[in-house]
Amino acid sequence: MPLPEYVWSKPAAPVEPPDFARQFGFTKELWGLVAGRFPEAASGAEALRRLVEPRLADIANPFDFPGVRSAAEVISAAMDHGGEIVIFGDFDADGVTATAIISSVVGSLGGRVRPFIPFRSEGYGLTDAAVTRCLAGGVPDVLVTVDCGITATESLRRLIDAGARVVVTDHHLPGDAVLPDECVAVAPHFAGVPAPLRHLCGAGVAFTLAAGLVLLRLPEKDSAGISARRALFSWLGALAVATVADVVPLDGENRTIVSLGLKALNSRPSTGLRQLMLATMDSGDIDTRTIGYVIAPHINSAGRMADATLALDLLLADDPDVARNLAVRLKQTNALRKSECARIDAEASAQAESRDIFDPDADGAFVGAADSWHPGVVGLGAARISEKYRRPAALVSFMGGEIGRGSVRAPAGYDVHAALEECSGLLVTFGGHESAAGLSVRRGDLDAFRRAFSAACLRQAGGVSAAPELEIAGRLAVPRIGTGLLDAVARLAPFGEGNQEPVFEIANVAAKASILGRTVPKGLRLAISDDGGATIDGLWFGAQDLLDEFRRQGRWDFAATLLPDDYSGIRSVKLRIVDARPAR
Ligand SMILES: [Mn+2]
Repeated sequence: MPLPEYVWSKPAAPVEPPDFARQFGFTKELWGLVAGRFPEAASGAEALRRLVEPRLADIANPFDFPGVRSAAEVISAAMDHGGEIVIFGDFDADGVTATAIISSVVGSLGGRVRPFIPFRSEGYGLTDAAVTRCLAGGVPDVLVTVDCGITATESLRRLIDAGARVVVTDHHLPGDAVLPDECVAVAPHFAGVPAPLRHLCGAGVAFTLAAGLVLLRLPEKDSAGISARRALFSWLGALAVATVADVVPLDGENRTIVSLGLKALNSRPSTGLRQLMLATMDSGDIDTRTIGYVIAPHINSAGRMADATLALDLLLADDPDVARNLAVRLKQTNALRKSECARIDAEASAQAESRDIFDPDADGAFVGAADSWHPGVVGLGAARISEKYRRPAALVSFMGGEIGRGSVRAPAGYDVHAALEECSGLLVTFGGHESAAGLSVRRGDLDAFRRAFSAACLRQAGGVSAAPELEIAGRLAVPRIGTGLLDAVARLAPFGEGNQEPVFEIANVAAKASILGRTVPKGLRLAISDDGGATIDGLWFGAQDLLDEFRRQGRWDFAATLLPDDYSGIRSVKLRIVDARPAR
């Protein structure tokens, strides 16, 4: 690995916090970051309290979201006369959770509900195939889309003409699609949505509608009202999983939801998620990282490799034995997903390295293809190749047919949707956004598409940084690194999209390196010291190959996050090194 691996941003200047912020332990090292990321929260004590200590009462009133009342009324009216309500979802973690939340809440309020999730082979959203299969089960009185539907104008028209009332809940961009007048819509991208609710994922929108339905049907907090609210809030854990899995920014309402949801997952998770956590996690608390790396991939693997209903059943399970069985099956499905990913990774990397179809010094993008890649996981493979070569990558699977389906992924700075648009004459279909897209292409057009797409991406590459950027939150002097700062940083969790764990610069220090790990090298242990003789330990996982670099005399700048250390029974702080460069 090269040193430094990232382009470091300029560290934020120290900013003295106001008194109300000092009460939460914020000091000048951190306050600039807080005020920059969460300007609303920096405006006063109560706003800051909502940021660092969110409560159930902070959850937004669902009726503040335009469309929620009308949508709840449509569902409620159908419930009054025993009509069937279909929840039409999506096969990823967000879509499955959204489906589970509305199905469960409508069901617990006495509604007749039928969840419906398309197969991946039917395509995303309200495709003809999926709608046909859905209608084969009968025309519902009400059909509620979750996590999809906002651009499916023709299919929505078809459902309305068949006699269904349609409620569209979706957080995707509408583009220039205009919904039929008969639809009721709950969509974060529509006008009039309060700012904190604009980043809700599909499950977040579904939860808001479910909350509206509970308030509409049971406005009183009598025993029925209280138990309905309890049933609603029992979904916060799953909602946190969906919100992290869908990589929406963890600000506004999302931050409240994920904070409360993580607490719930760590104390009283639902039956299904409890069994999934037991089956897949090491001991220890669940956080956004565990959700991203362990829980969400398991839930997503159902829709990728088999049928998303497996994940839906797990989320809805209330019998521990049933849930355990489903968790074991998800574990198997995810293992299958992993081995398929590893195979695609190896084969696509071999194609890239053979130089037959790709020259890293000249090509703007990599386009790999094979007959046997599982279409459910080519996107994951494209992401890895794109990361490795720092440019867009497309992986196409033909599965023995004449038309291949592919996924495109790209580093920040590219717009692959625009690049695909330039090649649209060579594609059967394409869609997506700047950093991720899907396509289908004829076998005979693949080579021409490869050249055209690579050229289009090369034209964009001028504006893209060659190395990924690292946001530096501020500069830390070694003596200032302690448990007080550690606690203040922890108040900014949950970390994730739009709220990365703060990385600090520790500038111009000496470092003595040794190998970390008794038998198998796991990284480097760095004994760091400044000119005044202050010292701190840093751990750099995976950096064992850099030992010789640190054997040379010299002074270093380190980029690091704070790492709590309770090993000896006394709480202290270490650094988790992210990057290093010779001191400047
Ligand atoms: Mn989604």
